Amino acid sequence: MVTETDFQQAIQLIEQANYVLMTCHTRPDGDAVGSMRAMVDVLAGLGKTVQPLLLSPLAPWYEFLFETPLPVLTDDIPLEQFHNGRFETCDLVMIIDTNSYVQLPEFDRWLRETHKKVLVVDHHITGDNLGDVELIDTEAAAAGEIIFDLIKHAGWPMTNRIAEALFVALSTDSGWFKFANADARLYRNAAELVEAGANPAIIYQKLYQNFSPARMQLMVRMLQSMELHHNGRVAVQHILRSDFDRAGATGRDTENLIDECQRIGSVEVAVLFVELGEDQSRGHSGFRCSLRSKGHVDVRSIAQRYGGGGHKMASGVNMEGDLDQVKKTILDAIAEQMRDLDSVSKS
Ligand SMILES: [Mn+2]
Repeated sequence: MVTETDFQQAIQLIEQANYVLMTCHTRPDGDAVGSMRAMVDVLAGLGKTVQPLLLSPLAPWYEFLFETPLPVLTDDIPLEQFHNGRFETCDLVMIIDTNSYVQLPEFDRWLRETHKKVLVVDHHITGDNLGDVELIDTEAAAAGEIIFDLIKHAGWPMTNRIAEALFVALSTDSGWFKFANADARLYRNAAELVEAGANPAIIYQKLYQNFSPARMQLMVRMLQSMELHHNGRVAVQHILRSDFDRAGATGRDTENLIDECQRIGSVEVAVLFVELGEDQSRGHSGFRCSLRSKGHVDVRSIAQRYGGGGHKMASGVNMEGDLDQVKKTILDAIAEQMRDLDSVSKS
């Protein structure tokens, strides 16, 4: 829940600021960048200077949100410059859709040292309290819903483009309004955004009918790797570096691919292991493990056990080790939780 006081403090921080540096979690998703797009317009409309900064590249199907590509830390802004005063004159830092250092590679180091005011907008349960003011609403289906509430509280003007950006945030974080987080509030907010100018049919095409051939090839390779475990209740898939090479795809192309195997009726938990490159910012190789649940199994608790986080139905964690090792670790953890849940439901 975001209190009235929280909103007032956030509005005050924004109104007092002249130059806002804005970022979101690494591997930015539709909620993160839709929310950023909306806030960039809001702040520009208030006459603020605003610098959005990504911590890893944007997936191509979100590029339509921005007329000019957003700069990416290290790709476009060298770390050297970043750590040596490139954004020295900013007077407010806005962090969207995360409140965790681990989701802010390289930015975290700067954040720990800076004395600038920080405003966090997030809907995740786990967090490191990064903000001086935090708008945290764990009931919100998307960070975009909190941004929408903030805009309404402040009475800042709504435009077609802000409505479209927020619709992207709400629709993507709910799997186009079909995940368990798709509640009445989400549908109500979506309806308001349509009234304010968002066009769902056009947005759907841009987001979901916009695969590159390489991404489709990557999906085919991933589906070929699928194994079913625990009587078909768990689907496990992987994507290796060689799959990216053969498909001509990049890391961004993996977004949402994990959802495909949830079409199988028996599947309760989907697991996707994506092999990390040697060039990962943290320097180690291993696997990014993404987990999805249809609701019975709490995949956040599994990810958390190994240092990751997320939601009950969608979480992720980076793991070291070879594929067989990480697969066994995760499958054992899922089996353990399923055993506990099954014994509770029987008794
Ligand atoms: Mn989100």
